[in-house]
This record gives sequence, structure tokens and C-alpha cells, in this order.
Amino acid sequence: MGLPQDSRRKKPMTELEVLIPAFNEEQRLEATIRAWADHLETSRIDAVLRVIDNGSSDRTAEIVDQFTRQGVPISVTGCARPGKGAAVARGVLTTTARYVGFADADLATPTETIDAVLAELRTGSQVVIGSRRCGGAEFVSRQPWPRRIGGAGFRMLAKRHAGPVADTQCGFKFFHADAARQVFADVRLAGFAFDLEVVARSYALGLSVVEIPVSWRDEAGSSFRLISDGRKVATELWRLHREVPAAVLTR
Ligand SMILES: Nc1nc2c(ncn2[C@@H]2O[C@H](COP(=O)(O)OP(=O)(O)O)[C@@H](O)[C@H]2O)c(=O)[nH]1
Ligand SMILES: [Mg+2]
Repeated sequence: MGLPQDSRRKKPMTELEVLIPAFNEEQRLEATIRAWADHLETSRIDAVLRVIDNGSSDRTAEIVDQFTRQGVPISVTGCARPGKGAAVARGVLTTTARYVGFADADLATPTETIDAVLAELRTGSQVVIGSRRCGGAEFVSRQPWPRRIGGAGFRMLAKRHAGPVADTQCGFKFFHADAARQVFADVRLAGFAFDLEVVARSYALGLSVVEIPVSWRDEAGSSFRLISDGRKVATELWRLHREVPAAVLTR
């Protein structure tokens, strides 16, 4: 006995999935989800939200459930492999939407930026990179100076992998899902430096990459610890230099 005709009909593909990697984000997540839900509704974007959580020990998952109960199209996916990069990869590789990408839980990049991102994706760009360092971008408020010095050092060491991209580390990147699957199938870095590998592999695959300006605001409560995470990022950079052959990184 078959199912009634209607329930067998294929659900149309959701246009966009916004992944929010989150680790112990109970302080910042609520306002972020609210802002996303409001903007997606106002702009009538056919989208779902998904928080990817590396086993937070705080109320991160509960906050998501609360929104689900209110009818916001949001879910939470766990990720056993630690790190922001691992969380984003998990989300990308399990998406069923046409376009997928990630935005940080701190709302450092305003949700309205998604409108420009979607315009790019709908006209054929495969990788859209939010950037604080291209024409039209601005820092509404800057990171503390030790972090800025670290960032400058990172950019210097990362140049070889970054192609023409001026800012590889802004937490606002979106992809055509087919392209994202190609890129993330090979991404090895699981920590904060994964963005750089994503950029490098996107160019290596010959995808159409576009950098778009964002208006970025440093938010309190960063999960990035300058010494411990800085050391991990340095190790990741070293791994990228050593393990990813230069030939892969140059077209
Ligand atoms: N799932 C997951 N998310 C993480 C992890 N580390 C950082 N994040 C998320 O990555 C995003 C960027 O981190 P943030 O603290 O804003 O760092 P910053 O903007 O670089 O200072 C936030 O949404 C964090 O919750 C992690 O280990 N796992
Ligand atoms: Mg941040």
C-alpha cells in the first residue's frame, strides 16, 4: 500500500541554510537568532538556521529549542570533533539547501549582509566571502590591539594560501552547496584557521570566488584566547604549509 500522493511529493529545496557554529554561546546566541529570524522573515528569504554545537556545557542547545518551539525554522546539530572548522564542515556536509554558509554567533557581521550574498549566489558566484578588508568594508568597532597584531601576523603568514582574498578570517562565508561539498570534502583544519584552507581550496578547485564588503563590529565575549588559540592557529598554519602541496594551492 503506497503513501498518499501528497506525502510522496518531493519537498522543494530550501534556498539557504545559515549555519551558526556555537560553543558555550548562551550569552550571545539569543539576540543573534532573533536578528536572523527577523531579517529572514522581513526579506522573505526561504531559509533555515542551524546551530552546530560542540557539546556546549551551557544553555546553548536549550536556547535553540526555545526558538524551535516558537516556530522559528531552526535546529541544532551536535559535532563530536572539536573546533569551529569541524563544526562548519559538519553543517556544510549535511545540508540539503541550495546555498549554505556560516555566520558567527556574535553577530559581528549584520544579518542584512545576507541580501548582498544571496544576490551574488543567485547570479552564479559559488563562494562568497564576507570581508573587512575590501572596498566598501568598514570596522564599526575594532578588535583589541593584541588581537589586531596577531591578525596582522596571521595575514602575513597566510598570504601564500589566500590568493587575492584580503580577509580570509571574517566569520561570514556562503557557498553554492555543491561547491561547498567539493571544498569541505578535503578541508583538514578543524580550528580557527580552517577559513584559510577553505579559501585556498576554493581557488584550487577553480570555483568562482567573490569577496564582498561587510560592516563589522567587534563584539565582547570572544571565544578566541590569544595565547592558547593563537598557538593552535600557528600549528594549523604550519600544517597547511606542510601538508597541502603548493601545487594544490596555485591554479
Ligand atoms: N561549534 C563550535 N563553535 C565554535 C568553537 N569555537 C568557536 N566557535 C564559534 O565560532 C564563532 C566565532 O568565535 P568568536 O568567539 O566570535 O571569535 P572571534 O570573532 O574570532 O573573536 C562563534 O560563533 C563561536 O561560538 C568550537 O570549538 N565549536
Ligand atoms: Mg566574533
